[in-house]
Amino acid sequence: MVRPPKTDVIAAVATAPGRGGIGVVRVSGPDLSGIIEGLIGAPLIPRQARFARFKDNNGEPLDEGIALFFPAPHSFTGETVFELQGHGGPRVLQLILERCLELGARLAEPGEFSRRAFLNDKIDLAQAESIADLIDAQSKEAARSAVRSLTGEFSGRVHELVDLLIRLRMLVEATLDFPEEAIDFLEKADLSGQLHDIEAKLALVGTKARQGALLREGLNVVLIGQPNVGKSSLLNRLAGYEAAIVSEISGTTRDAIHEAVQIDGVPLHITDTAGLRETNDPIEMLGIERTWRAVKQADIALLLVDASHGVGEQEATILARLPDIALLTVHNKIDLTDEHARLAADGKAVWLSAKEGSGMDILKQHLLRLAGWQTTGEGTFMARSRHLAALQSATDHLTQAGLELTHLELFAEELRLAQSSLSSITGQFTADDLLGEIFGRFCLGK
Ligand SMILES: Nc1nc2c(ncn2[C@@H]2O[C@H](COP(=O)(O)OP(=O)(O)OP(=O)(O)O)[C@@H](O)[C@H]2O)c(=O)[nH]1
Ligand SMILES: [Mg+2]
Repeated sequence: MVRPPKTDVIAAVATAPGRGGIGVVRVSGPDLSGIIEGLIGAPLIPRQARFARFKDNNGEPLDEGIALFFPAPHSFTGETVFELQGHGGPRVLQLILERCLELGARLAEPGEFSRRAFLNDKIDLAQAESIADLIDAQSKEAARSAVRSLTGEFSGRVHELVDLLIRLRMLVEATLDFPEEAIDFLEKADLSGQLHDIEAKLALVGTKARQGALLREGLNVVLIGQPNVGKSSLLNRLAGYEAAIVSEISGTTRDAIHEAVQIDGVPLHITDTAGLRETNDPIEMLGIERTWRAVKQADIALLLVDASHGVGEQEATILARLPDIALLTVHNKIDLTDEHARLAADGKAVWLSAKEGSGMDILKQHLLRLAGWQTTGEGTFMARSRHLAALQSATDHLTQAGLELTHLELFAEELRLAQSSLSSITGQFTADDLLGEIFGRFCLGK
């Protein structure tokens, strides 16, 4: 797709709103000489920091600080970029920005600098997305995997797969023109061996991407069970503070309570809910309705039971209503029994004490395993659901290709479809509306 280059000049405050030691106003466009002249009053030397006064239209200083100038194409956006590092107050930065607008720039849209970097081939789409993910990263692990994607590790693996597919397609498509030689060719080329090789490499990229997506999206965990089994106590134990009211009165929790927790850098979105039981109390009934709504949005449900009683009739009623989601039974209050903290051999139940804390590590590590977290995060790529869908689609097309080894046209077509799925990750053929959606979620000035 050929996209016409934008020719206007954009400007934005690039630093976060609020007070700070330094604030940065960034300007990008094809020709910034008028803006530089208007603000600084003299030309700048490329890539050299210069201390200067930033002037208004009467030549009066608005602020003073460092001015930087990056002539195209050697800049973040690939256009000419001008950066003003002034003092980090919202009002003074607004004045500098307004001066840029007065001199012909327009206000940048969210993500517009990154979008231009993408359109000018400075970064591909997966890299651009990882910039936003790095800025949004909430854990060390998430930040590291975003940087790995930003520096092109994820894109590099995708390009490698695309290259292998192109090579295989060329081989196959060349023989399509000479059908009499096809049999001989098939034997020599070991099509299925080559295909399997690509499938294995793709599977590895998929695993690392799923880990990255987990770091980004996290896991939705809902705590359910009869009243008084210790759901709120478990929430508090996981959160590390008294997030929910705990009492010996059944039906204490009425509303769903949400808490964000991290285990080894993986975000867990935990919801404590109203205990499930038959009731005539209208408020409690509303709370129970909310419990079921929370269950629908969860990836995994922890069904809490009192360890002294185990899973009984009440739990059977709950289980019968449970939608098809991952389930872990938590036998709580083992301090009141002879049980010790442990995980069932089949991995479907844990025994712990929310009150005393025993068994919490077993629960946490098992939750990570259930979420698909395999490593300490080493080598993961920050990936989004868009990327996972593309990797899955490529995998499906390769599986289909494997079934068409004797129909070379169909085989070649499946390879082509797999390739185009992979290319969508790096944005080689991406519709403008998707770009709008991706970059529109960036923060201003990035
Ligand atoms: N001995 C012991 N008591 C516990 C444990 N966990 C919770 N409790 C007690 O059990 C009672 C109920 O705990 P909650 O956490 O409020 O139970 P809940 O499941 O949230 O109850 P509802 O909000 O009413 O549905 C409180 O008195 C807690 O102190 C535990 O591991 N051991
Ligand atoms: Mg509760």
